[in-house]
Amino acid sequence: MKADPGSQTGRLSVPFAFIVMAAVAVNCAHAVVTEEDDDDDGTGGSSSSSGTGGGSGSCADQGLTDCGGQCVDTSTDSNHCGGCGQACAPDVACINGVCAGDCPPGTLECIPGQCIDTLFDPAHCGGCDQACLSEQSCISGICTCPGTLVECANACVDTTTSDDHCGQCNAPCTGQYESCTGGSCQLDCAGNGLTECSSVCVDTTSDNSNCGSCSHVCGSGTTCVSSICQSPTTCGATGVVNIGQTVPQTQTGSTNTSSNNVDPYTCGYTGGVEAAFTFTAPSAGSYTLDTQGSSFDTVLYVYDTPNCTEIACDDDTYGLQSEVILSLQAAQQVVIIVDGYDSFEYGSFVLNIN
Ligand SMILES: [Ca+2]
Ligand SMILES: [Ca+2]
Repeated sequence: MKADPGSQTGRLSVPFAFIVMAAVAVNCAHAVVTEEDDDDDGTGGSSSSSGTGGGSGSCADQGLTDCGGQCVDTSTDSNHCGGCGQACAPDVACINGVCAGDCPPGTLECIPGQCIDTLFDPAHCGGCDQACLSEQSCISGICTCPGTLVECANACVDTTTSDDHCGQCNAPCTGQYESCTGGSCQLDCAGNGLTECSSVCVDTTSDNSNCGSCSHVCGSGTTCVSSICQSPTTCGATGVVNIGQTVPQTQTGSTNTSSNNVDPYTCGYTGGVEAAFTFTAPSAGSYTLDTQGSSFDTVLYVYDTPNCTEIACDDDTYGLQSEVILSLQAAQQVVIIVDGYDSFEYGSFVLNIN
């Protein structure tokens, strides 16, 4: 089709040329547009042009310095210490814009500008900020307690005598009357005012099985008092029953077959038959004795020992029954008499001790 109308080229050439030109124009337009897009992208992404202009402003705004397009803090940046490009030596810190001084071998700059010998500095022992206890020294980089003391629970202790760290840290002596001696927990009877008898701490002044010395047993009816086995003082009464130290306790019985050996001095009458007891106060304090529940008209009185002084006497606090209140010392022994008001009063009795 194109070769044939060769003579008609002139007529045909105009629209063809227009098409070509138009096509070129379109191509050119495309090319221009493409270049403009590239320019726009390049302008936006270029670090050299816009970075320089905008970076300076933003670094300064942040209080930083523009070093080669980077915002840096020249007071701490070891590559730009005090100014752009002023690099410190490897592993040397930049402090306040100055490269830290090189410390001699064997020392560390634990404090800016101070070279610390961590083998001997108790505040930096074996390394920066590894502080020793106040009583410790730093020896060869190790926090060391004085002498033979050992560090236990953040303290220097003597494990040969420490009851909490006996022999080693955190090994407390837990047994009764135990103390740490020579690094082992041992009975310490003497340290507690006692005597060791068969691996037990006892009070030989009052222990009936070890009275005065180990294994010295008090015989039946006797009591260890002041390290001596003593027969209870009866103050003239007979058939006296030793009721020990138990509080509270209640004694019951009958005086139907009893005899009359003692009578009260300060209350009641005379001639009644009685029951008698020895009692030892377990500790200092107030003790209340009464005969509530007895079947006859009682009189209740108490002798101190060993002098047999009547220290209390009562006839009728509770109807015909009696009550006395005693203030006794620890280990004080007394004789308690439950008597009849007169020779006509006897029978079953109750003695309460509180
Ligand atoms: Ca009597
Ligand atoms: Ca009475």
